[in-house]
Amino acid sequence: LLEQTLVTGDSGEEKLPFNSCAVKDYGNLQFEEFADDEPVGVVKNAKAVGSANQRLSEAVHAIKKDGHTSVMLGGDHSLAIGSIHGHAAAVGELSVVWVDAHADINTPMTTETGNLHGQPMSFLLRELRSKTPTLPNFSWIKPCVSAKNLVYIGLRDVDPAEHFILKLLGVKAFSMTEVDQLGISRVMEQTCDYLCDKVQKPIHLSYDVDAVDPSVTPATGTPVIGGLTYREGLYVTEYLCQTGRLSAVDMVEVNPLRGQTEQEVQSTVGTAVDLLLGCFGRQREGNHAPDYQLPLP
Ligand code: 5AB
Ligand code: MN
Ligand code: MN
Ligand code: MN
Repeated sequence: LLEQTLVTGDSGEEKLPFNSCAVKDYGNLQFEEFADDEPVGVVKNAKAVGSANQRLSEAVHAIKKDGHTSVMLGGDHSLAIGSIHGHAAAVGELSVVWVDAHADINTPMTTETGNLHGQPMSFLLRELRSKTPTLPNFSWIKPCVSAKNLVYIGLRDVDPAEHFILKLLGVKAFSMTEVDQLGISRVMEQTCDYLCDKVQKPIHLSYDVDAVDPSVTPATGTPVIGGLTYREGLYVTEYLCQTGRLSAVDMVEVNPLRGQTEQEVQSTVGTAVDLLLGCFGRQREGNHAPDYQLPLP
């Protein structure tokens, strides 16, 4: 999965189909392979994941320094480590909106699966520094996100240790229960009220496509029933776009190999594209260029 990673900033070469939003492709990252990547306790692929994220962090750092909005296409969600790290290195304090069925906040000590894509937030949170051992190729990571600047949306499959951590740190989380209770519009309003207190920080959106219901996005590694509808998932991106502070986006866990049919792959990939377009200003009501002129008869 890591090999599919592509880093893109929004200036230059291609055009998104709907308006004058330019896309600059920074290319696929080449990741090193490790023959001696033995498990550390239960944790798998530490060297490969640590090294890949170090490269990704440098790439996102460069994209932000070039003045673009960063788009990282995964790949699995362990890539949020490098993406958020590089973003924070370039701009300083960030708000993180994590849209996911899962909290991805296991530490190497609490993980039951050993999968690093279930742990990225534990390496990024300042408050968990003393709770996470340094894995091989992870020593470059400086925790750079404060728990008060993190909001989850879409949670519905959280491990007991993760639930404990969320409560311990007082992390703001809108599980699917809150989405049902409040509706997605109040969830987004409250998300932004919470994050946009005094200082207006840049927003990092880390979007796991499994946040959306598997009837819409089935081609993903860990689908969980009862997710966001297509419309709720899209509303999240439209709302964050109109804050004007969206500074980097991850679109992860899109895995065509997990689709059972061509239709499942198309639905998942098509939804991921629509979510990205929502992040960059495509409106369902339609768009037109500011200098649009009606043709005269
Ligand atoms: B994903 C689980 N909590 O730690 C774990 O898709 C699932 O990036 C993690 O959100 C899911 O392995 C990772 C059981
Ligand atoms: Mn995830
Ligand atoms: Mn997930
Ligand atoms: Mn998954």
